[in-house]
Amino acid sequence: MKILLVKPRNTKIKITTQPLGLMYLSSYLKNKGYSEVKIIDMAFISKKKLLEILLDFKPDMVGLGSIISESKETHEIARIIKSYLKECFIAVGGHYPTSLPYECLKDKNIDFIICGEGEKSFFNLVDNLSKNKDTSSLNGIWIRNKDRIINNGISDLEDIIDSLPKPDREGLVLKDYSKFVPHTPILYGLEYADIITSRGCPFNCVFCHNLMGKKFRSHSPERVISEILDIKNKYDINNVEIIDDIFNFDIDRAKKILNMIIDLKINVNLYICGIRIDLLDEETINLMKKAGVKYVGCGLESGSDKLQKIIKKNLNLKKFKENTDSLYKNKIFITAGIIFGFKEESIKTFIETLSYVLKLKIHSIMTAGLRIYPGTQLSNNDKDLISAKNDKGLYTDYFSSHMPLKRNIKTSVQKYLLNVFFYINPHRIYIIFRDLPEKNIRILKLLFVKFIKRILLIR
Ligand code: B12
Ligand code: SF4
Repeated sequence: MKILLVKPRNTKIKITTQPLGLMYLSSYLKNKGYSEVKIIDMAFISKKKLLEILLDFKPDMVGLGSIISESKETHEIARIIKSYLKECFIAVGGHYPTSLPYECLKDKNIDFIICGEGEKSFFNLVDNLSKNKDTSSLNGIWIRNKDRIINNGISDLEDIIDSLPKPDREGLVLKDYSKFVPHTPILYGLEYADIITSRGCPFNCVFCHNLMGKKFRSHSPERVISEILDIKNKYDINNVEIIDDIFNFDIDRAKKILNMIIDLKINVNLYICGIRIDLLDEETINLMKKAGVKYVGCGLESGSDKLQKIIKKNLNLKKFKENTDSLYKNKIFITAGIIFGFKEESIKTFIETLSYVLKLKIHSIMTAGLRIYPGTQLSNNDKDLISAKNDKGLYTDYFSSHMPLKRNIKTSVQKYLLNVFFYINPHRIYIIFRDLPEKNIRILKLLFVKFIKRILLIR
């Protein structure tokens, strides 16, 4: 069976990372004997080129992996494929079908959706299809039977994730991703590889969609080191972006990984995107510095203790401040994400956030207006905010992910004020330049443009 895995892209959003989900699926299938698997990332090619590839490769199955903001492109690609290759099966997996299964499977061009973690379920689907076996009751696989949708629940989670083969990095040219702005903007223009060292998050933030479940499941330190060594030795790449939800949830594991990097003298630059700052300690921060951590990205969301409780982030703000001070002392570049637009936000909570953030010794902030995603706790309470159907009423058009569904002047003013007070500060500008791991023209230009856009209110 020939399988083509396609990553649809929302062309309105310029940020792109390597499609790790598809890379995991590809290696899993290859490991099980399905050798004819190809990955295509729509970030690099046009729909016309995709069609050429389709007609040349003639897949029996196309698997699309998408998040909600890519739903429109997902349906468009499914339409193109079905109109040229009628016999080809189309399956969609990822956060989009997992949070909006009925919406997604309503589209008659899509034969299957896979809810939850994809490796095992997708393999079962492919295997059953290739052996002409029944596919109507496979765990995690939903299908349409005439006009009825058969709901087969969420895929069982893989307990020991070291049993999953390393993501297939052969199928893509990793270095080409340096053309795009990555998850970590200060990596822009540099060659880097993405890695995920753990899955799942035990916390309960009301705005977060957690496909990987509530249980923290991690790769062993040995497996993480082996992936980092592959990235360095096989692909000659020295920058590794870790995109876990919480890299440091198991602090002993995090320390062991950092210690191994130090002991084995692996010269690598680490950019950690998902970390809970309040769960760090002094010893780990010192190890981070020694192991080559250049950047941490974290969610702060709010500087108000009251809101922290309401949104169930429950960050310990005192610890957050102490640990960011310590990261700053170690010259590790820190970015914190802040969300405005929660219903409970008041002038008081806004002022608390403003004064808290201005006291932090951090380099950058990313302010966003709340968007309520289906499948999150917030969406269960606020039904009127979740229906963002397009004019055809078929699928959700979450094209501009930073904008709140209901345009909200209060949120925009709050974002603006925080950005102005935060960035118009000579010391901030000094530390940004001082602690930028790479000071190349592309990154400086990007930061400058972002700065001007924020100050001039252009998003
Ligand atoms: C990397 C990342 C990004 C990257 C790339 C996103 C993209 N285009 O896919 C960047 C930085 C660009 C990004 C931006 C955004 N992101 Co983001 N991002 C992530 C992050 C941190 C990791 C994704 C990842 O690689 N995971 C690791 C792999 C192994 O898992 P996976 O991709 O989920 O794949 C597994 C399954 O989903 C499934 N699967 C996936 N594809 C397929 C395909 C098939 C055929 C099958 C069978 C199975 C399958 O099997 C895979 C293996 O088990 C997740 C958080 C998370 N924990 O997943 C958020 C997350 C995906 N992002 C999210 C959001 C909201 C956004 C933004 C809208 C945020 C914003 N306000 O701007 C933007 C939108 C950007 C866009 N292009 O449209 C949400 C999505 C919610 C949703 N329901 O859609 C998440 C889940 C964060 C959260 N917890 O709420 N993001
Ligand atoms: S926002 Fe972060 S800490 Fe909160 S539930 Fe999601 S992954 Fe966990």
